Amino acid sequence: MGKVKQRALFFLLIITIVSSAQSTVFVNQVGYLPDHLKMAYTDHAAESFSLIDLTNNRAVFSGEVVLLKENDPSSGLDVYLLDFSGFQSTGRFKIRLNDGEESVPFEISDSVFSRVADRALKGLYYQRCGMTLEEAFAGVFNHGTCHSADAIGHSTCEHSGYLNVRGGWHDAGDYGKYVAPAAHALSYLLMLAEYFPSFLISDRLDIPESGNGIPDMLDEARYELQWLLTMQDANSGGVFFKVTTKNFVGYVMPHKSFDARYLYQISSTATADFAAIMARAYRVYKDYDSTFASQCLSAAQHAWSYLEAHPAIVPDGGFQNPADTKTGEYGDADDGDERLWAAAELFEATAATEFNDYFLNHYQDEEIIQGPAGWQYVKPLALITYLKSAQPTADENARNIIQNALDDYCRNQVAIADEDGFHVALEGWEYYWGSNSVALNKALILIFMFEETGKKEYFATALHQLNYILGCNAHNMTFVTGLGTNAPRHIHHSPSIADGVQEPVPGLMAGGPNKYLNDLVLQLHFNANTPPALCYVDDQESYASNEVAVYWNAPLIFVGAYFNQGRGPVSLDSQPGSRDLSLFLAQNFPNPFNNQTAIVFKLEERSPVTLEVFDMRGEKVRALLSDVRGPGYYRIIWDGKNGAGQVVASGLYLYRLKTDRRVIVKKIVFIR
Ligand SMILES: [Ca+2]
Ligand SMILES: [Ca+2]
Ligand SMILES: [Ca+2]
Ligand SMILES: [Zn+2]
Repeated sequence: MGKVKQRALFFLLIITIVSSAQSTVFVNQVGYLPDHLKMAYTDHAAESFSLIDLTNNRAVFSGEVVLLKENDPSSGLDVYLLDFSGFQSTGRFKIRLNDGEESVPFEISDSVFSRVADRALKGLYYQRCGMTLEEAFAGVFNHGTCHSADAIGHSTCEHSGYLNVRGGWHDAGDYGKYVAPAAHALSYLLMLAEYFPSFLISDRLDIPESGNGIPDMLDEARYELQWLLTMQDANSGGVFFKVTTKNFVGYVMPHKSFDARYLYQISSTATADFAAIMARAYRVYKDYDSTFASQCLSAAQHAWSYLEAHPAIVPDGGFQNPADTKTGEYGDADDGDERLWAAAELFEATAATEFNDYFLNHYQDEEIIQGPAGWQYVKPLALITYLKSAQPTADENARNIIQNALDDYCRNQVAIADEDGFHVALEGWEYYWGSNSVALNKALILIFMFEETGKKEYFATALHQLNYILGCNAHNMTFVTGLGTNAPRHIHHSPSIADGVQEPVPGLMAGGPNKYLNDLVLQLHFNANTPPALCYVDDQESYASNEVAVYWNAPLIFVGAYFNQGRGPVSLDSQPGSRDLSLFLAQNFPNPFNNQTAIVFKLEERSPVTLEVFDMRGEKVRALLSDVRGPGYYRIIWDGKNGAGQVVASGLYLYRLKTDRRVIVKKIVFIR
């Protein structure tokens, strides 16, 4: 490399560093609900901020900029909080810091999240396979009929010859169709329909079934369900794992992709997922179309009979690609959670004792809940169904055990979010492939448990996860195409790449940061020391951070629709105190420390407040604060000295925050 080139490279590096160090105001770029918490973030050490009304450029609210997290482990930023929850009017706004730095514009309204749910649902329409996407509905993203030819049984498959498996949604950026992820995606749409029926998205989404008198969400879900029905083996009731080409076909339009598609082996995970979603579909569709609903229920029962005849996982060890096949494998060596889900849904659909018994005999086979729902781990869906069961024979004791386990889980998620600079409920290791859906799947459990318990911190933490997806993140972007000012433009999605249209197909959520760097683009940009939330690139080749998937869009539809308070039946105002976060005390930072450490807390309302440090014998070492304070965030420093001004001994101490309603205690480590 010559010197001139070296210098040029050096110059470029400087430019890059300068531009990435630029300060920014991170907001939910879609917007906020008037009656609920409203938080924005910045990495800039400003003192105050104003909320500017865009209609007249006037400041309508102002507040303090509070340091929330120094060197946030997820993002590596010093994150400052801008809390404007106290402002409750509607309109279009931006935030301006006292030094002039400004956010992108956003809206405050009751129905601000209807756009999120509608776009994400329309995103599934764009994934439709086996039909023409007409210009009337698809606009510039229209294309001809794709994949209308039958698929042929792979040599390893129980089915030989052709089978008509037309329809359904393309799974992701490729054109494969996989049963387990499909059932998982459908579960969110049907849960919304079953538990929150008035949150159903409108009949005016501009899909072919709009205006037919049935909510478009149910029309869209049915398009996938009808494909799923074709994936069941008519003889055994078992369900084929997937229909794909042998290799990924590259960036071609779907209707120009003619490679042979194969049907792969029956699998017990696919069969159990199928049984679960068909039993749920029966319950949802019986009021709309009893013939279709009955067909779904018979298919579910037939699938269950296959599972009874095959009590061990099929194929042995779980589905694996044959040697000649390179498409998605969706490996899952444990079908216990899928069988449990099938039992829960069939019990709810039929009231039959055998399903109740199966559920009760197995729901405690392992720790009750090990994480949020995902295509590999559907147990949370089974737990929610049983918890919300309308069957009089559902076991009350089991429901209490489930409720307590989910409550513990949610409390833990709130604690994780409280420690994060952007209130994201992801621990460092959870920034894996599809991490955006992990945050939203946690939001789903938080929403159900808010509904069960009325605990407002669950509502708040769920909302924080949506804020994260829509712009309250270190990338200062929404992760959803076509939403907000800064959205992904280069998703790993074959139609978006091959269609010759500059904009990507709208309403699709990217997988998000992936600290495990599972593709070459991520490896080029980042390394093992990169803070996990930064490991994302808006690059079409970064399939491990920027691909899309129907089962990632689905929780976005659920969470977006839930928070669309403009047409929901639940007025959160009827829940006492639901406008506020509960009292919150952060872990001190740094910890351990040897010079000074900062303790951040938040008050929800005006209250007497004391903050004191104790040693492990319970002796008070230092009173840091004793005052009456109004609502807001506060940051208190402890210098490691006792009340007499002497440096304390090395070791473990406790700090206790007390208001007139609550006491929170945390541990602190001092090293001399
Ligand atoms: Ca409709
Ligand atoms: Ca599993
Ligand atoms: Ca394009
Ligand atoms: Zn297709």
